[in-house]
Amino acid sequence: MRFTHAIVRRPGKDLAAGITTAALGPPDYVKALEQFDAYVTALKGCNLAVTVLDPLDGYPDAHFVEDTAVVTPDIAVITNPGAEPRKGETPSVASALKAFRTTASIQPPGTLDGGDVLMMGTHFLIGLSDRTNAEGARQLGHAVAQFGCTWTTIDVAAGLHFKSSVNAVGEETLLTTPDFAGHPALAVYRRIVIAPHEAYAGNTLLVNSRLIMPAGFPDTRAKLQTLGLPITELDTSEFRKMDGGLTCLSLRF
Ligand code: CIR
Repeated sequence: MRFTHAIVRRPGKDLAAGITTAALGPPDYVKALEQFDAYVTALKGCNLAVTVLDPLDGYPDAHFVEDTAVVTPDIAVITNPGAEPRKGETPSVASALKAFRTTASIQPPGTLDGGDVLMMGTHFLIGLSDRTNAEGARQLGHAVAQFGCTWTTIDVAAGLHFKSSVNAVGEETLLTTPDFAGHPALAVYRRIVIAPHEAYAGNTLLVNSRLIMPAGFPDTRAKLQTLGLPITELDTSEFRKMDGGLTCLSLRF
């Protein structure tokens, strides 16, 4: 899918107060801003018009905008994020998206994080995780089915979100950690399997025929080079400290 826009949000000074399971120490605010700016530059370099939202007071994870919506060519579905402290992040993203799409929203008891949703053409792979429940997946599936799309759920037993581990690197090609490589729902796709010690590189982003990958994963880079697409490496160290990465930092559509 060709993207024309992205929505991002600048990290706030309180980013270290966000949720994390990583034992990598607190993120550095100034360094995070530099990494964020490089990320926005990379998206612009892929010919996207980028809307930059202001930090959201009281929501230290709000720059991980991907979790707040699922944007398809037909509709934007505003999520009900699975983590209680993140639920208030959605209204300002919904306002920004109204300029581009009709919107719908996931209703309780359904919960869903955008990080669990991978769109492969007209098929949606939806991870069931600590953040996304079966009812949230069903509501998203119902919303996209109105536009002729199909969907399947996949249990996320490893990693925070499904897309922490599996992402599109081509129309029919996935980059995946070994955990998900043999899953029947992925069997129809060509799969590039990451070495276990490079699992974080599973969070690689395909934007308009360019791959944006986290810096420092040479084995995965070598595998991706076989696809013949240009590759940009970005340092994501400060976002990794908060369980985040490249896909989480934007909504692309
Ligand atoms: C969280 O735990 O919600 C944030 N600290 C990280 C969210 C990362 N989002 C993503 O992978 N889509």
